[in-house]
Amino acid sequence: LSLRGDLRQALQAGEFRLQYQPLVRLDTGEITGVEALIRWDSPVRGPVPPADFIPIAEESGLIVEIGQWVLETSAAQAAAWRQVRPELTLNVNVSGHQLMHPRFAADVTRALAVAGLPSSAMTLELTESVLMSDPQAAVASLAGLRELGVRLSIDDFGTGYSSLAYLRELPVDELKIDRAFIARAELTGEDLALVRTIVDLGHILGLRVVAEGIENAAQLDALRRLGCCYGQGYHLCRPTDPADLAGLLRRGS
Ligand code: G
Ligand code: G
Ligand code: MN
Ligand code: NA
Repeated sequence: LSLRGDLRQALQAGEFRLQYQPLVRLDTGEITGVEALIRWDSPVRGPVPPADFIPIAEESGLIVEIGQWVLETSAAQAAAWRQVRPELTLNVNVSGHQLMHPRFAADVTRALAVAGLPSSAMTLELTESVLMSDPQAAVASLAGLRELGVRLSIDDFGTGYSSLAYLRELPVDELKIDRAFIARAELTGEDLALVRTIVDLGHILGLRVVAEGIENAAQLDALRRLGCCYGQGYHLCRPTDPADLAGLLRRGS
């Protein structure tokens, strides 16, 4: 069977699951939110990384149904965690095909309603390249989503060639610095200056800035010194199964 055929089957058979990676306040270490990350353990293929199957799901249009499953499952999980941690927020990755689908806003609304999750507790992550592929359509779609009260985030920032003029017009709340910028060893010299510039740019535009891919203490220290308020990465916490994250959330960080 093709990967495409397998994906449809996988959705029906319940082979997808979600892990969650914490978003952490860098000054206190507090977990303020989680990002849902899809996983597929295929009984025939073994674990298939999302980078391999999300593009196929996009081409076939199945991403709309997979995305709906992600929205509903993660919203329900976040609502349950908020019983213990009332301020916890949820980030969900959204692909371009999903964003442009006429049903998308209704899907988001339904997932929130069924889970009993307030819209302000959900952030939708869109990559810079998706937002840039059809800027006018993206802005219109984002504006509609924002009316629902959900927050919007630019994922993988710095890799998608947005112009500063366009960035200013985008109705978004958060900017996630692509991990390629953070990964450069200890963040010194030009690399550090570049990250400082992105952090400052985000703050000037009034955005919440999240550094992705923090892998060591030196990077964490550097980001703290730059005034970057939030981060994610293996050094803080790996993507984690929901059962294991529950304990961390109860403890507070
Ligand atoms: O978790 P991992 O690093 O393997 O993710 C690889 C890529 O897959 C990332 O770009 C991430 O944004 C994307 N991804 C993970 N989960 C989802 C999801 O639920 N929906 C979409 N559209 N992309 C996802
Ligand atoms: O594109 P997006 O930011 O959604 O991708 C998130 C992916 O990044 C997750 O699938 C996760 O597995 C991966 N990731 C999270 N933290 C780190 C990290 O510290 N280093 C690396 N290399 N990948 C990470
Ligand atoms: Mn993401
Ligand atoms: Na990213």
